[in-house]
Amino acid sequence: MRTSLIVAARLVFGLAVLGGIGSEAGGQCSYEVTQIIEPPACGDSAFFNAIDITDTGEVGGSFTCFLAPQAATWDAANGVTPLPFLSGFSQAGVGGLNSINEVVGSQFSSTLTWRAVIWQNGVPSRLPDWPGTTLSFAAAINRDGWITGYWGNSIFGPGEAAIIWKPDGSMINLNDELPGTTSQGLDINDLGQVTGHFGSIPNSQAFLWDDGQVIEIPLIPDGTSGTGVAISNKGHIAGWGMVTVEGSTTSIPHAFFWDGLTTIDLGTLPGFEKSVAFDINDVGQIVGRSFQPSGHAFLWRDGVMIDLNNFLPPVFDGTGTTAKAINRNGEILLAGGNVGIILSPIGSGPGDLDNNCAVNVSDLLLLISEWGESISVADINLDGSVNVTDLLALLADWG
Ligand SMILES: [Ca+2]
Ligand SMILES: [Ca+2]
Repeated sequence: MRTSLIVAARLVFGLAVLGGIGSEAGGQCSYEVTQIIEPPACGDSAFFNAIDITDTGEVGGSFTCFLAPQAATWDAANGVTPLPFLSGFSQAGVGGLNSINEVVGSQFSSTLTWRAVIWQNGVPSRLPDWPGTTLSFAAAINRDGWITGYWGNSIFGPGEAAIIWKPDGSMINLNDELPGTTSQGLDINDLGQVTGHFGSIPNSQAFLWDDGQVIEIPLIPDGTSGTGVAISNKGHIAGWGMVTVEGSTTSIPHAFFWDGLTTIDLGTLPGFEKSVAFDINDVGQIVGRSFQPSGHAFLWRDGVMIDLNNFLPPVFDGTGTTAKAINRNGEILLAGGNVGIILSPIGSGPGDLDNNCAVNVSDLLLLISEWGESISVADINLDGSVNVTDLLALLADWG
């Protein structure tokens, strides 16, 4: 491995001289647009609420027929596939899904209210109740089947408590390890790290929970609260918090990025005052919505917030859009109007690790910085290690 690394380092040096490191940020993507529409049986009254997209492009969400939301998946081959209800349950929503056909969310029954559910290969089962549970929601699932979410003992709170459900049926009540009396778990990465918030919105603070250790994420400068909505495999967090408007007593939401050290205010798109973030990928690209109150989906990358409505066909002019999720390939899932929308970068191949639609020195440097890592965007062939095989795959994709 050491010899390989030396070879790789020499390659980087050579290419850096040729390419001029730092002289340009790389390409700019344009996007192919795919619309997700409801099953035909729903008619005109239906809409698809897109929630999450896996690294392999499967989508989870819910579609609504006659006011009763039902969980569903979508993939390019099969279109929308409804997920069944448990006996006695009549509404459902999706929190997230992973790449091995496991979907989590919650189902509603008139006797039990909302209860956390997992669908495995389309078959639903309830997640276990923490003692005293009267409602529960599953928000996210990682590649190993670890789930986070929250449970409560009153329909209108207080009493929501962040939790982990493990594949062996055991649970960790994260609320016992967090400050304050209430909390929600909202995302879990492939290392089992969880983000969410403790304290009730709007007086909440974002956290990172890592195997019993808790980091309280600093508020945005001039911020009054925070919630962590998504966590990458780098342990970086995207979320939003309330910030005070200068010269006023009001506060408004702004999206933030926590890079492990600093909480960065992402600001807004031009013409809007507010923003929230919904997802982050492993190269620190964040998606969300900037609004006032109608708004546009955004992608934040390299310190710049990009208006994703610029990439949509004219039929979406004037439509409020929200970017819900982004995967390792830079594919972005939007909710817009009554449909889900996938934006797929055109010309972003396997070697384009940073999803800018060019394979160049910045991708190579990223691969070298990830050398030997087991969970990484630079593990191009997905064999659990970043090594010479991945380097050769990147070079084969060069340009
Ligand atoms: Ca690239
Ligand atoms: Ca590999």
